[in-house]
Amino acid sequence: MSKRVVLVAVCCAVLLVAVPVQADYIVVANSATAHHSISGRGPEKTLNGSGISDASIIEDGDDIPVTWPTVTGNYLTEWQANKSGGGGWLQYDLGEVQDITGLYVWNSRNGTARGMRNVTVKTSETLPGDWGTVAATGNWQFSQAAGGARYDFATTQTARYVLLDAADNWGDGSFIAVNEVRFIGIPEPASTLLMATGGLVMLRHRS
Ligand SMILES: [Ca+2]
Repeated sequence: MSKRVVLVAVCCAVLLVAVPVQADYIVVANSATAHHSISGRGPEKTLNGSGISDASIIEDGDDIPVTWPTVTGNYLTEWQANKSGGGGWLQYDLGEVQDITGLYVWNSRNGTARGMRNVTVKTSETLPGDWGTVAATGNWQFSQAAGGARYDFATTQTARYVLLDAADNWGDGSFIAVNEVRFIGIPEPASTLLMATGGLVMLRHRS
């Protein structure tokens, strides 16, 4: 009685699995600090959706809206501060290190002159003792009293802290202000191709 062994190789069976591509999303900072704040107009007013026409579509984790909401001119919905050296700064803590590609700013609409104007944006994974040692990730002139505008970094930043350092405002002699700020998050690189290789199937056949 002979014994035969039959090997059946099923090799390199490739399965292509479609994985939905995750879109960029809204990041709301956990907290904010500033060089100064007027009572009742603290930097948290740039995180809580105050003054935004529809804050429900710019909450943390939301998709980037097709049409961004607009902003009102109520000063109690803004961060406002005495100017410092002609400008001032806001610093955000995202709560954890994450990848961000830019920010969206609704500048002050309390009048037209209080908003941040020429702004240097810096990012860091840790809270540096001296922001002056951190390389700038963007320099922009923020839109004056606009409904809002997006500013994209040249490269994705891995950061927890973001500094908006304004050299000046749009002309107001006393105050500098911003209504609301959001950051643009980008997902971790997702696998769009899963490859499964078939194993070697051994069939033992007795005859
Ligand atoms: Ca606000």
